[in-house]
Amino acid sequence: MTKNEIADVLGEIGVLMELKGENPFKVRAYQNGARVLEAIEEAELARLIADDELKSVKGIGEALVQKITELHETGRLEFFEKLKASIAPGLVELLEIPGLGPKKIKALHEKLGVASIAMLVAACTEGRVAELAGFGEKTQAKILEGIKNREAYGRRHLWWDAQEIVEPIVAGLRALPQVERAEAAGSLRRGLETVGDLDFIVAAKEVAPVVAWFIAQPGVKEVTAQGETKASVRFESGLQADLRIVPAAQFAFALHHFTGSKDHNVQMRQRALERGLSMSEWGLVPAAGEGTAKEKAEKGEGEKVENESGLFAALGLRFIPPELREGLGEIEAAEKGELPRLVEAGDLRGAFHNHTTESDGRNTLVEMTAAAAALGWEYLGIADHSKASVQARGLTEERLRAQIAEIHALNKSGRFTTHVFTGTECDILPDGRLDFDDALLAELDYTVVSVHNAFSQDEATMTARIIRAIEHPSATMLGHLTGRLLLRREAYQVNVGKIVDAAIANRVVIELNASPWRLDLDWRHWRVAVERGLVCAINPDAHETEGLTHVRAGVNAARKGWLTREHVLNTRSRAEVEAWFKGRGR
Ligand code: DGT
Ligand code: CA
Ligand code: CA
Ligand code: ZN
Repeated sequence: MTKNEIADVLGEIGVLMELKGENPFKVRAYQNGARVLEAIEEAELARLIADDELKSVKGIGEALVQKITELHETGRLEFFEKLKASIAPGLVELLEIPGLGPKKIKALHEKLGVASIAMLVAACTEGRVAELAGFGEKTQAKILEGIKNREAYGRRHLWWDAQEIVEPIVAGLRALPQVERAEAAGSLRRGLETVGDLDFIVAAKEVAPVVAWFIAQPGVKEVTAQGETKASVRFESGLQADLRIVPAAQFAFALHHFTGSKDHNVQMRQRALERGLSMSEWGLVPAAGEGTAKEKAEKGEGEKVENESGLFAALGLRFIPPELREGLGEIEAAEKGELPRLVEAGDLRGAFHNHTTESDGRNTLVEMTAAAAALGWEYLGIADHSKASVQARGLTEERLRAQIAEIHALNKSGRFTTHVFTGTECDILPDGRLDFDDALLAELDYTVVSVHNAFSQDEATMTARIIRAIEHPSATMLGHLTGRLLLRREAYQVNVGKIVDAAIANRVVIELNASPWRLDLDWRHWRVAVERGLVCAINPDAHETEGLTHVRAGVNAARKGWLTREHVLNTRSRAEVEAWFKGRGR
């Protein structure tokens, strides 16, 4: 196990022990241990274990040494398994409700006998939760709302989580001897930020073995439907998947149809009709004459196309990338040959908004830089939190100055090919002032300004607050504009149009936060914004080395927003970026 995975387990042990009401000192030992572990570099941890020196590390007591070693060596921990098994599953589920921590759950369990979400709903509805010490009406209402959101959101899944399931399945399908072609279609292929269900399209010579393989995949909890050419399953995470198997000649039509979107399909069908053709998952066949589209296709009366490019060409169109198929003008653009050349993951040369263990990150500056170098990045921006973000261990002026010096020394050492830019993710205070003074901000290469508190301000106040920050001469870019967390937390109230105007007027970049939970500013705003002159930065907001790969999700969203590489600051070279940072100063 990696150190971050081990830290996760220690953190979880802390939570479960708290839930059981164990000694707070013991609980804290695990929480601290997790933190200490994150600050140690991976190679150093391996050495400490090999040399039996873990016990000499401050903050790692005897009880943790053995557990960390067991996890590091075997990837498992018996103590943890037993602990998990000793707690009612209903209680663990309660942890997923926003605003409910282990302490509150323990109180609900002991005082009201609550042991499941259903029991908690009942207790809230009857007003019993509000009467408990430390709860009150407000908390009770918040819990109920959290449960309601959870149900509404529960039907969709993050694109990132879905694609992690999809990739091995597509690879596995393609490796089957009966399979000629296999793709994931639907909203996942269109790169939508959340996905309802998965849609697999397969061309195969023989159906039964493919279906048998599909329903036997790891993680499949239930087979919800099974027919001659299709199957549907539900995974443990609740995600459902449809598999459709078609003859090779039909593959491009089925892939296009089940990629959608519905609006795009409706417009495509309309276009086909204008040409005397009927378009469907079966094929593109003459609209006139006897029989259904399916029968005509099976008789070979329709267009023959090799792939989707052929399908679009048959209707006089250039190939439309799946991300653009939302029925928002892509067909007109394809007809005129005016589709944009969309930005690609390979165009990125670095990213700006990333954290280290100095604030709430889980990898050190050196580890983050090494990971960026491994990705072939020319530069990496470090933007740890500022002091007002206490919960994220935001840096004081003194610590930020020390970090700047550390980054300069690292750059000078020539240890990595990746250049590190000094930055900060500076809190926008409730009144719009920035959390650091002007002199310190001027010492940095760049400043990301973000809202992290006072989310309940009204729209006018929030908008004015953010615009004031954008107008600050040191503001380089605006982080996660709306503060939304997909499937978890709604955006705060803010006038996006006014913010975009202010950013353009002040040459401030707006970030497309590539964290799979954020993808904020939303792709639906970008096309108009860049037309008016806004510049985008695709930022992973990485809190660990693996987080850097989240830029893929950001690139998806950028593509959905019709962005080309010219619109994105981090496709530019280091010299061009430096010029941008300097040129903004007034
Ligand atoms: P999702 O799963 O809710 O994230 O969204 P999609 O787009 O993956 O939708 P899904 O799985 O219901 O269907 C996949 C595609 O199949 C959809 O984008 C378009 C096509 N499709 C499905 N049902 C219909 C329909 O009733 N009419 C049309 N025109 N297309 C449909
Ligand atoms: Ca779907
Ligand atoms: Ca579906
Ligand atoms: Zn932030």
